[in-house]
Amino acid sequence: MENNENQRQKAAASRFSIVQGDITTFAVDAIVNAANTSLLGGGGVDGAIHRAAGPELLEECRTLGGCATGQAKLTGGYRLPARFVLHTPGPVWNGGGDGEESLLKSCYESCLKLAADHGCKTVAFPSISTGIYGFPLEKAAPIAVGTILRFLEDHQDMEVQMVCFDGRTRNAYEEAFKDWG
Ligand code: AR6
Repeated sequence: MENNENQRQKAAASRFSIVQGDITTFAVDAIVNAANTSLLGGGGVDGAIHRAAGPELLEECRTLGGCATGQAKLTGGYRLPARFVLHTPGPVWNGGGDGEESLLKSCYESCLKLAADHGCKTVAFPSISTGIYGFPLEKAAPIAVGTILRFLEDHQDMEVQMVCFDGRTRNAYEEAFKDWG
């Protein structure tokens, strides 16, 4: 039994990677957008995704009626190389006493479930909430890595990439991945 569990963990880890780059260039089934609850665009990775996808993305987003923090909604990818965009509003960091950690975990879980429901095999995430929303990177990275790996253990046909925009972010995720298991 223990061997089986180890094998599942190893197999999950082999389908997870941490890369540095611009998520708008990734040709995967779905990229994740660190959005806000209006789903009507903003700065950071949200702005970059809307610019690269073109105005049709905003048109579709207008029909969605927003999204609660920790949940996710799916749209097409339009001019992006990705087929779908999974929009998830992360929590704004407010010191940690407002459920920020469980809301962040819920962002990753909601996106992965939505991706699986739409038959996506490859998903790329940005570092949700650690930019404009101020979630400390060292706290966010282990939550993201642990949640993704646990999901991959039960979804052996899926692969996930963590797309880090800068070296500091990449280091934090690599540290969290090293500490896992
Ligand atoms: N590819 C990958 N990662 C990126 C890219 C990119 N092209 N651009 C930025 N990042 P942020 P948040 C990284 O601020 O903290 C928006 O206004 C960035 O370096 O984009 O969840 C929304 O509308 C950081 O590591 O998202 C919301 O109002 C990470 O993406 C608010 O910002 C997340 O930073 C959401 O804030």
